[in-house]
Amino acid sequence: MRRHPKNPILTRADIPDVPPRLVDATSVFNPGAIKAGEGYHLLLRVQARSRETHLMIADSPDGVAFRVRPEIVELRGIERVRERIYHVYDARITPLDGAFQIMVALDMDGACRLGLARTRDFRAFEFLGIVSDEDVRNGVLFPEKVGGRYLRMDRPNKTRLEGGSTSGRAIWLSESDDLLHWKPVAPLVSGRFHYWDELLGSGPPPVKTKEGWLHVYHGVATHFAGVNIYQAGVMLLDLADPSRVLGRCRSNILEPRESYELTGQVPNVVFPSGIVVENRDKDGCAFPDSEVKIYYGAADTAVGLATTTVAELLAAAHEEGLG
Ligand code: BMA
Repeated sequence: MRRHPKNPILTRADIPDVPPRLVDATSVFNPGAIKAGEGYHLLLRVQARSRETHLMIADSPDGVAFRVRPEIVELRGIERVRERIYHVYDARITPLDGAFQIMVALDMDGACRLGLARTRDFRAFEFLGIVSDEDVRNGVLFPEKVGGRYLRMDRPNKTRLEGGSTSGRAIWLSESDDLLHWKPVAPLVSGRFHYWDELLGSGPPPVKTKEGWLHVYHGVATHFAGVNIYQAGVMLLDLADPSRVLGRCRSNILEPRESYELTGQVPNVVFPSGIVVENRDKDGCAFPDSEVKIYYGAADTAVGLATTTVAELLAAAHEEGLG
């Protein structure tokens, strides 16, 4: 992956004040990303000095220079949820059924759950519901039905990290008939102890290619006593049966190296959350020579952009196995 020379492409200095809820923002990271028509949009996780979390939109004509709108995204209908939602964050955007479907993590009492929202125009956002029961994070929808069912990947939180938060060692495939009620199908991949992806979770939504579903994920190395290193990797899933894993990278494809990735609120983090594939055929399959833009959170503080091609990601996913 090649880091963009303008990195980090967004920092707290780019976040306009929206008083009284947001003044002098602390950080901006883990964006969902989409190219719609001629423009690019990011759905940003912005943290205020109160440590409230806000979703905000950034727009760009070229996918590099983004302007953040001076407003906080309201998910219409979320106020009807009876239980308390503390934070809405880590949006993943999938175009599906003629709309942009947005999976978010919801910090609630005792657990993180998944929420689904939808927009058609990046102006009005509708909250559709809480779409997981247990403690789950990193939900990403496939961009089309497979075998007549909606599919998503998600990551049950079963491991308690030092410091109290929960994480997970396996990405699961789940299915649904209506996008609201989900049931697990099968575990897809597990963490590889002692190597770069001991813990793991989905990154941005999967990309359709002729060879299969390309999926960028994050892995966490935990073996340095309390220091967690978040990196990016890639796997390939069978097109017709995504529960079959066809390949998985041996080495990470992006790791914290630059100062804005090594230092910040949470040091040593690259967290891929948005992906844009520039060129696809009429069936939605990405061309091998297409550029791929990956937007990622850097040290839970800023937004980075790294580019590659579909062919390079496929080659990484076909690397020989590890462990
Ligand atoms: C993960 C998630 C991400 C965060 C990362 C690094 O478990 O909470 O939102 O960016 O940790 O702190």
